[in-house]
Amino acid sequence: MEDTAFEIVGVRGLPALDSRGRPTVKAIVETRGARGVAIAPSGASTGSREAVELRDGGRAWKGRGVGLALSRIETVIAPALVGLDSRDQALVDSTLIALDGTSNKSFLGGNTTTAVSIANAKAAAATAGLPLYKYLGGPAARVLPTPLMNVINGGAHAGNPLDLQEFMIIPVGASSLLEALRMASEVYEDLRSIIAERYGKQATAVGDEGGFAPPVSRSREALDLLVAAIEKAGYTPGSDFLLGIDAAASQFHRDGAYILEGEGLKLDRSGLLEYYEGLLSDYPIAYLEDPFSEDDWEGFKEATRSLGSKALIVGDDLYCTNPQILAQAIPEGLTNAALLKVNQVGTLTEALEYSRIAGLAGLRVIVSHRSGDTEDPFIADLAVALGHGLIKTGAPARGERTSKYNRLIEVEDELGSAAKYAGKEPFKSPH
Ligand code: 2PG
Ligand code: MG
Repeated sequence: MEDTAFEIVGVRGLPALDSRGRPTVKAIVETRGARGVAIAPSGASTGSREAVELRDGGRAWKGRGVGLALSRIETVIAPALVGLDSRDQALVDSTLIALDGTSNKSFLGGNTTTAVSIANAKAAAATAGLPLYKYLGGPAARVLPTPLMNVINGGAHAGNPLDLQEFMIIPVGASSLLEALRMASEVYEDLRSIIAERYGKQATAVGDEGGFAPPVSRSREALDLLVAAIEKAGYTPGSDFLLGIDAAASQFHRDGAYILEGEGLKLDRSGLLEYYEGLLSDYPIAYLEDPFSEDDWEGFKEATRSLGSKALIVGDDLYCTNPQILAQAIPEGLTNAALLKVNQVGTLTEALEYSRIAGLAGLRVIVSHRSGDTEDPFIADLAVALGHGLIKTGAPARGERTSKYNRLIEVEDELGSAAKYAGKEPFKSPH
């Protein structure tokens, strides 16, 4: 392969639609030898320290247009990236960071930098003739991640009164990714029929991440539905399937109190901790994300101290995939796991640094989608490349979620006997 084949010869942008029907940025990076295309996803329950999206405002697209972002690609980004070697991801990304010049990517937009940064990695991989997971992860990239599958949606992702945002099933008892997806699909079918029986057929509509959004208001009702569906499908909760929750607690934290409106509860920090302790003693919950508000570091510490031996206590809005925030937080022992979403920080290089820092500190890393996502399967390859063995990408339904699962099926097939399904391993002895 000629080295000049990797030279960037063009960077373009196009508008695209995300899964909520809103506009987003698609970037196309061309080398002499190939091209890479990536689409930025978009969150609803965003952390306050995330890279911000650049949106046009005004009336068109209800203010969410990406015209400005696309013109920044054409006039600012393309001239600076053309001529660089696409394999030098760190240089491409530091160029984006320097061109942006702000602390939160507000000039270029985190949506713009995310799409360009990922498209560059894909272009380099395609030029090298390698699948993306191999290009990014080398020969070690052979672990298929255990999926955290959000099959009951609440909070900012659904119109029901559930305060906690995500209720997940985790198929740890499978011996391959494909088997895990089969088991999850069976449980999803039974969950649909149980919800239809208990609440009527109209209650089987789905939320943003493909999970059902039945009219339940208490977390225990949602967890009971999961246990019932797992059992109806012939599996054992606690061994075949573990359960997970993303509370997204910043969303129900007001004036120092945690307000679970659906349950009629107003809790202080210790009240909310007791609430979680109750759930974890009654259900096989092994994953608890953002149990406290992003500014309530004491809450996280207490959750990790009291529940960290039973479950992954995960920082999402807490860390915003930001390596600096994570590095500051690590000595405090806030969590034993960290969520990774490239668009929270805005470049692949920063997200890789975040993953490295987390790994050194012994934190599990979970590669995650956004609630507004697209057909771009990028995170499937990233999860295999990083090898932490965990991915969060919604229910086994809706195209923007299944694109990731379907890509993982391909990767598992391609790896053949080298493939290894993570299963229970990432849940063993968290600290
Ligand atoms: C989360 C995510 C994805 P959003 O809170 O973890 O599930 O939601 O993209 O809306 O921030
Ligand atoms: Mg979250």
